[in-house]
Amino acid sequence: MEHKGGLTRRALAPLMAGAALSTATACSPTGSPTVQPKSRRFPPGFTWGVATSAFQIEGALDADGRGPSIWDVFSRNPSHIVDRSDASVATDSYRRYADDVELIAGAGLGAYRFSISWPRVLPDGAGAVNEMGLDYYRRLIDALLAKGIEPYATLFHWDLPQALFEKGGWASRDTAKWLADYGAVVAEKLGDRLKNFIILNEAAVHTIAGHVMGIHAPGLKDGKLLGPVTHHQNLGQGLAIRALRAARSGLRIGTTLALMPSRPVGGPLRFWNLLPAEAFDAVWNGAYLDPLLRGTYPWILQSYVEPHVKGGDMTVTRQAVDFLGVNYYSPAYIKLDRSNPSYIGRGDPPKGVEIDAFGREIDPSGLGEMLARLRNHYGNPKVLITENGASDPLSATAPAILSDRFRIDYLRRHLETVKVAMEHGSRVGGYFVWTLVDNWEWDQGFTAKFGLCAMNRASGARTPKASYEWLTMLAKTMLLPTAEI
Ligand code: GCO
Repeated sequence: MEHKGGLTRRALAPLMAGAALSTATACSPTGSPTVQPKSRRFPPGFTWGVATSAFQIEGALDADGRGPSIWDVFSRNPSHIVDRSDASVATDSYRRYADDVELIAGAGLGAYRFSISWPRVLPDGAGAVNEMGLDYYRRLIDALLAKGIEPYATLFHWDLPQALFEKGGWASRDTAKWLADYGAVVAEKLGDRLKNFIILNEAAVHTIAGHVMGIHAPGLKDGKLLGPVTHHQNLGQGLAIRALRAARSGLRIGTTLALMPSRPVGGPLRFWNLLPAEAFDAVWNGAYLDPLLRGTYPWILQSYVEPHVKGGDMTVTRQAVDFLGVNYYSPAYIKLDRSNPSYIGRGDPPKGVEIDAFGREIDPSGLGEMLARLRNHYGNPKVLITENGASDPLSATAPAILSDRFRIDYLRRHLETVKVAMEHGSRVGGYFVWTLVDNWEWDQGFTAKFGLCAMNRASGARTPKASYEWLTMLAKTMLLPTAEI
């Protein structure tokens, strides 16, 4: 499938969490060593948390006046989801949120990142506010606060109200304004108790997987959407930050990016892979970092976004944020693909490296690289690692691995890298594991299991894994265990 002037599924699919290889394996028991921090002690006030998103956990899609989202519609077609599952129950957290809060409190974590379902709050995307939907978040937030857990809410984690998609979705400039209006409603209604906001989650994934490759909702495969969807999300984010600040003072506002170092495949043809790797970096990282932190777009992206950028827009996209959320899982390997109009092709990771459940290289140094880039080229913003984690090998039938040494090693090695970056001056204030309970992983359905806790899908009962106990100890002692522990 080729897309004029854009990116193709073939070029990008295996880079995405959503394009898993079935030959997945968990990483080796201890993993290759990372650069070691001088001290394994995290500073007082460092925040430990877990991250989730509404559509992946809530279930109860028809409860209390919620409207449909693009993910309801997309996942209704079973051919879109590898195990033909849907998210109508998920982890049943709409009903079982108190169980989740117990687990978070039980681990002694100081923070919980969840997302607010836009169509629960505004069933038509704009206009009439659904108080019953808001009440769910009031209950959740109150339960968290009662246990001393700080809520961090993502406003948009990919579940656009279907009504807004039908009016053009992110291809339309209007959606930027609707995001801001929705943000103002949430700030006004919940801002008395909710102080930490993450505007967007991984806009790059929503753009590429949802609008260019069609493997995520809304399932569009159109390279021409790259420019408008990228720009309208950046614009909406800027407008939303302004709207939240106008609605209330004292909010801490950030946004979350999926940062992935883009590495040209090596070997004798490396030279030819340099420009495609730079292009991928622009589309994936720079497309969201630059408008927010510099008020510009990377040069490679100019011709895509230019027709959609109006006078004054780049002043709106550039906002001072209280923190930048960084999600990190793996680096990307890129090579020249001349059969693809974008010339961006997916390359294989070097031979012999450790591979995660999605066929991606496990390499904490990629996180170190992105943190160094933020430090050296983007004014060293305050950072929260808003997602990092590892799945069991993908399987529709295998039970969750409770003795999950591989996950502990993955988390430990990435945290060693975070600590080293902090020792070099990075202002990292917290770390959120993806995720609390095994949940519904988009197009991968229930085949991926990222949880610190397993879930019995028949009873809904949650069972902590070894990694849950490990994180509990870390949050309590602030001391990162060595490989042996
Ligand atoms: C993401 C998503 C999560 C995924 C997680 C594991 O931000 O990509 O926030 O929803 O489930 O990354 O793939």
